[in-house]
Amino acid sequence: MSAAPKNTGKIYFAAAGWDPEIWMQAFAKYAPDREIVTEIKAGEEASIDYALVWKQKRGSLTNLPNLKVIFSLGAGVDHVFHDDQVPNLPIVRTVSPDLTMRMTEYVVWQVLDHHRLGPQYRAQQLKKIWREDRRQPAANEVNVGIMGLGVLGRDAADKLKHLGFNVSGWSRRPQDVTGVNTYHGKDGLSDFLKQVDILVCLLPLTPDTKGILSMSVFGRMKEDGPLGAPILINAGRGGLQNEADIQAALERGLLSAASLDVFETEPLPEASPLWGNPKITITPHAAASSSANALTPEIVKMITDYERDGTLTNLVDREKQY
Ligand code: NDP
Ligand code: OXD
Repeated sequence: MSAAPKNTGKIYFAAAGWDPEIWMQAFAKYAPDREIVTEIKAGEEASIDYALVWKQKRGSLTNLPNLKVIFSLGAGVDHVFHDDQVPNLPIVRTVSPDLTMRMTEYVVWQVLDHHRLGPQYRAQQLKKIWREDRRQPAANEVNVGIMGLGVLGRDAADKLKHLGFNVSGWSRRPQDVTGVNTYHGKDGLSDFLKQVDILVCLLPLTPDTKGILSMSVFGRMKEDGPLGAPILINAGRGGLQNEADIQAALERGLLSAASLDVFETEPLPEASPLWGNPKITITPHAAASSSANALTPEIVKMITDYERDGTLTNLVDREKQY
């Protein structure tokens, strides 16, 4: 790997909709000698070495002649490619124990909520109904299927396995994960889907996965299981799901419930019918937020490693877009 020039390169923070202050404070704490800016003044374009981005404005990285690396402040990078003018430079995505733990907490929370009949008991409480006779299947009667066996999918699979669930996973290429039944590719999708009671989606949004959570998937799942019809949990990206199909699948009983953290349009518009659907649990893209305090020292280390000998980890494959 070729050594990068030694410097203490300047950083451009371009995260649309985020409060930059908390990141500025974290950089002041963990890299006090490094300059970080939220705006680039005319004439200072050449001083920028690195960009930290979340949904950067289209073309905002084009006129930075010395830009070397683009760091995505999220694990997903669809928001980087959304800008069709993003320069052809290395893109590094967030892989962090903090982010992974947050996502695993969300997945375990939602799986357990459905498994332990949380939505049903909350509905009972609203009507002051005391009903004890609902069937409570054991975890080992329930199959959780995870779409996406990457950093996040594997950790969630591991924790769910330890809780006693039967866990399976689906990925693009064959993957070996201890204690997890694995399937891969388009050819493996039907066999994966037909044994799943709770479907967890942790896929990246790419040209291949766009809209995958549609009737074509819901129609291939089992009709009934220990929890009734299958349950969908999507914390990947909103672009993976067809919301009209989710509504229709819930209506037709192909799905019994859904937990959605991500949406086709975010923020979810007030007019969306998803808000009022009692079978849907909504969280506002909050499954695993990027924490400035947790991520900043990791980003600083990556930049320091790169400046030392050109090492870059967690590189995105531009062709596959994840
Ligand atoms: P990784 O890149 O580590 O893993 C991606 C997984 O998806 C891999 O197993 C990969 O297969 C699989 N995959 C990709 N394309 C396909 C395909 N066409 N068919 C089948 N499987 C496919 O990603 P992470 O686990 O780190 O993150 C996953 C996603 O989670 C992010 O891209 C982001 O969108 C989302 N996310 C959401 C958050 C939230 O708050 N809601 C927070 C953080 C992330 P293979 O193993 O064969 O390469
Ligand atoms: C991410 C996210 O990709 O927060 O990290 O959505």
